[in-house]
Amino acid sequence: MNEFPLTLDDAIVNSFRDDGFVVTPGVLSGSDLDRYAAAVDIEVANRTADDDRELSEKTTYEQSFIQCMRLWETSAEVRPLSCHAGLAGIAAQLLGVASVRLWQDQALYKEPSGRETTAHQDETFWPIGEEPLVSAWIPFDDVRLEHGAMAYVAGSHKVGSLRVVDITHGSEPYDILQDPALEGREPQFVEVDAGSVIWHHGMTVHQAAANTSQQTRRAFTVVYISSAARRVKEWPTYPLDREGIKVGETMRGDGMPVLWPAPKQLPVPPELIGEKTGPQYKVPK
Ligand SMILES: O=C(O)CCC(=O)C(=O)O
Repeated sequence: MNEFPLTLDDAIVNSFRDDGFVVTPGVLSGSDLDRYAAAVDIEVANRTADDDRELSEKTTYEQSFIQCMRLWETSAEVRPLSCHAGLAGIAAQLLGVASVRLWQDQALYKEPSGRETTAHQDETFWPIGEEPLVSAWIPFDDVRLEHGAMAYVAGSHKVGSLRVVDITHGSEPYDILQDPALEGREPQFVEVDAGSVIWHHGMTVHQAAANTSQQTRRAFTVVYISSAARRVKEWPTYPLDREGIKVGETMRGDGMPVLWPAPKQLPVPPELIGEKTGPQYKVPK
């Protein structure tokens, strides 16, 4: 980590609170970033080794990105990024909470010609209500519009839960960007340099452009949730079901370690109890 101030300027925190997203420039140094990127590349290659499909043969959802989740559990080299105390400390400040835990990490590699990422709100996918949640979107390369830049509807985190978007279908009839609650506000595309991190609130409506370039857009995300967050619904959800967390209970467990305040040692991942199914590990039903 660079000499990035762990105590964020008020301007950054206020911008995040007003807009529901913010860029923190120069967070990760070039050498750290190169090391993390190489580790994530290896893990993505391992998890997709059996997949030789062309982009056009993939599902609509898979055409948005190659998604590999919970890499910290299978790669000791990725773990220091997913459990990075500096990043977790920033997450806690942005959310204004004393403590955050890991909700999930994932590689989102948008292949050349990869389609746009359909606009959505993250938190509506999970049975966690509107508990404080923030994502760090960490590009491994400079990301311009043509690579599949992210875009955010400023202030949309304040409108509350909109309808759940089925992002697996490009022809989803509900276009969240047309929801009257957003009053016609347009998403703002954010081009970003490697080393910077874009943070977005769990309720912010966001999307990503198609990748019209010849290079894979390599991004990694770490999603942090308040350590005091509770499960509010039944909906099957891997990290909660694996830990046996019931509705009304506070989240906990080895699969969702507290990352801020920083643990003395890197957390140890839980035993993998699922099968490897393509790029993911799935819990048996
Ligand atoms: O990287 C993308 O294309 C989408 C990322 C996203 O939706 C997220 O980080 O929540």
